[in-house]
Order: sequence, then structure tokens, then C-alpha cells
Amino acid sequence: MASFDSERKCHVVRIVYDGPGFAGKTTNLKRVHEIIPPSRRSEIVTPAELKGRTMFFDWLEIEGPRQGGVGLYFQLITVPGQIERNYRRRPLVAMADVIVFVCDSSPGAIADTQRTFARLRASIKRRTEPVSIIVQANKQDVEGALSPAMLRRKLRLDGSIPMISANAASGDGVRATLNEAMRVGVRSLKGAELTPLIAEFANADNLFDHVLTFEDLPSAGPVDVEEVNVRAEDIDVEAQEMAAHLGASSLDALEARARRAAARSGLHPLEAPADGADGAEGASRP
Ligand SMILES: Nc1nc2c(ncn2[C@@H]2O[C@H](COP(=O)(O)OP(=O)(O)O)[C@@H](O)[C@H]2O)c(=O)[nH]1
Ligand SMILES: [Mg+2]
Repeated sequence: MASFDSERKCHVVRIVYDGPGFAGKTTNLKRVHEIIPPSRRSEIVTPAELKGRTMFFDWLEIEGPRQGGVGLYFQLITVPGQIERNYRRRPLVAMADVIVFVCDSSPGAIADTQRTFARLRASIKRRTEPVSIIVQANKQDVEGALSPAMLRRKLRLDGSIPMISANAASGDGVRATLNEAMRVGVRSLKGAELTPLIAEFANADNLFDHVLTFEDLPSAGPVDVEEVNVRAEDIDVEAQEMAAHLGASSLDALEARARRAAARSGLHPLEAPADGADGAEGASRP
């Protein structure tokens, strides 16, 4: 799913924060915005925020370390959590390269968290491509909060799914969650054929226009506005650490794929010299 943006000549990995309303998705983005230096992040864009609720999405772009000589950006996007906004949430989950599922660990919120996670499982089944999930056990500061181990049982997660304990309000666990999502996102660059970045997902403005088209569907329900504010954060993950997830040979492959994606788009082919074999080429996309 990872894309190549031929305008900026860079890879784009989309990290979508899903979870029930009030779990702390927007708070995660706000903290990220605080900890990432302005030179490496955008501002948070939250179209049509209403009384502090995310009506459509929050959006924040972070610059990551270059991969295989090509720039890398992470787009952080939160979804509206309320079930009535599911028609707005669905296209955002469908385009995710990585999903961070934010749990409200308060004892009274477990039913909502389970329901929302079931909805996520259903959305993932609809996808043609697999997606990695990271679960954040947020609001660990609340009295009687379910432990990460208990949440794992309640959500029936096997040990392969990373679970990160957090108090997003104070910032605890926000960076760890983001770092894990970025690591997984970089791994997703490794196997997949890169597709040219679809214009609808290129920036927050276009994404807003895209999500608005779902308002016209008969099943769309009443129009509401939820904003997503995502800011770039201070990324702790070093370039070498990122590269370690890929391996030197796949960095070359990555660059080669980026070049081909640029060529396919016919707009701005990369200026890097033409390469030879690309042994790590993934299967072609459907
Ligand atoms: N006690 C506590 N409150 C939190 C935490 N994270 C977020 N909140 C609060 O929960 C409320 C909902 O957060 P928000 O980020 O808007 O939730 P969203 O609907 O998932 O985007 C806000 O009042 C936050 O300040 C946390 O870890 N602990
Ligand atoms: Mg929100």
C-alpha cells in the first residue's frame, strides 16, 4: 500500500489511528505535534472540528529518514470514532499502511473498545491487502484501568500484535507507539510494489474532498464534521535503525521501485541513475 509521491519524489506511509470516540486518538496527534520539531512536521489539519470532536479526521505529516536515497514521509491520520461516523472512517482505514488502535482502558469503556475493535477486524477483512496493527492501551492513569495483558485477552490478540501502554494526556507511550508504527511502516515498504500516490490522499485538503464524497452516499446518514489534527513529532528512530529493518540490499530495491513508480506516473522520474536487477521486487499489485 505504501505510495510514491512523484511530485516530491518521496515515499509516503499512512499511519491511521483508529479506536472508539474519546479514546485519545486526537490527543496522540497533539502530543506528537509537540515533540517533533517544526522543521520535520506539518501542522495538524482538522477539517471542521465541532466542539472538540473529530468530525472527519486529523492529519499530520512527519518527515522520516531517507530510505535508499529517497525521502520518506509518514502521514498520521485519526478517524472519527463514533459509530455514526463509520462511513467517514471506512475510507481512511481502507487506505492505511499501518493501523494504531487506541484503546480507552477505563473499566467502563471496554464494551465500546471491543465493539470498535470488531468493527476494525471487519474493515480489515474487506481489504485486499494485509495491514499491520499496533494496539495502544491508553488511559492507563485512570482508576481501575484494564492492564495491557487484560486488554489483550479482551480483544483476543495474539502475542504477535504489539501492545503499548500509554497515558496520552501526559504524553507517556505516545512516542513509543509512533516509533513502533513507523518501524512497521518501513517494513511495509520492503515487500510491496509501490503505487503512485493517489491524488485523493496526497494532502489533507484532497483527503477532505475525498472523504466528503462519502456524504452523498444513500447510507451516509447525517452530515457531521470531525477534525483530525496530526502534527509531526520528534522522531527518535535513527536512520540506521530504520535501515536495519530493510537491509542494505533492499534499500537498493526500494530506490529502484521508487524510480519505476515515478516512471509509471510519467510525471517526475527520479533523477537517480538507472539501476539493474531488483531481486526484492514484490508481487505485482492487483
Ligand atoms: N485520563 C486520561 N485522559 C485522556 C488520556 N488521553 C486522552 N484523554 C482525554 O480523553 C478525552 C478524549 O480525547 P481525544 O483525544 O479527543 O479522543 P478521540 O475521540 O479518540 O480523538 C480528552 O479529554 C483527553 O484529554 C489519558 O491517557 N488519560
Ligand atoms: Mg478525535
